[in-house]
Amino acid sequence: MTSLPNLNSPTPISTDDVDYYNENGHVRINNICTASELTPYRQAINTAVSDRKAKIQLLPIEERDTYGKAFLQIMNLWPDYESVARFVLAKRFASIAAKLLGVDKVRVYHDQALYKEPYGGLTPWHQDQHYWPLDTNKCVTMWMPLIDVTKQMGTLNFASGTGNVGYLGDMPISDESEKLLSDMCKERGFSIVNHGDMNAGDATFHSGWCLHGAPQNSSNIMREAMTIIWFADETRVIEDPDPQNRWNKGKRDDLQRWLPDRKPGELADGKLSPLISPFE
Ligand SMILES: O=C(O)CCC(=O)C(=O)O
Repeated sequence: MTSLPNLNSPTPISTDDVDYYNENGHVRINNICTASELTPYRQAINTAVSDRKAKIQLLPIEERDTYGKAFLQIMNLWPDYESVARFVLAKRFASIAAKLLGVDKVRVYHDQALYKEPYGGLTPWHQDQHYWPLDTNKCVTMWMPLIDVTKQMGTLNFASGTGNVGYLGDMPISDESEKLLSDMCKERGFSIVNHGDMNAGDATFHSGWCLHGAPQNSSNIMREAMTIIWFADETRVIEDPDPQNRWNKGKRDDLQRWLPDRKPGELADGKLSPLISPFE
């Protein structure tokens, strides 16, 4: 544990990166971790993923629905695995998130390992924040491959310019969200950007509202990616009843899961939402 590399200093990013993110809702930032820094964390994340995977019953891939074929989704490792917590709560990553969001302090919403299996299916178009009961536009996800990945293994597609598009309706990840949102991209003329092949330790960041998905994994290699979601400190849980009618099942489930000690309208500062002050 103590031999894990220290990722606790903030990392500067350029104003061009922040401007690109603000304009498009996503951005790629290279070389956030070196290969030697990432390797021990990859091992820790893989161990945690195997441990969690052993506790769930997975259908053979051909018997799963589209969402199930897209990836193995292993959520919130940090509270259970100390070495993964060193990665997820690191100030290096949080400092980039805070800069992109234009705030000093962020809270971790949750992490998730997203492993697209060999020949795994596409990730349908969706909006992450559809699931989050957070009353802010200041949410961001880091998607970092833990191994070098090619576009053919399923790096993310983003609809540029959708970072502040807001709640588009109750569209959980499904064949339906794939159809509705890809049609919407065409109708509204959003250009689709894939940042291409990535090295382990590069990452893309996307806003909670940014429409995104991923092609299938057309290789025989597991696409290992780790994600961390942050939101601006002092964010509140959406009011209930909410005048914009944003509550849906996804948000109710998330409230119970990630903010079990908070109610609608309260500050989203529960025990599973640790505060990170990356610049202090
Ligand atoms: O890894 C994928 O294929 C999808 C990633 C995603 O939806 C996310 O990180 O929000």
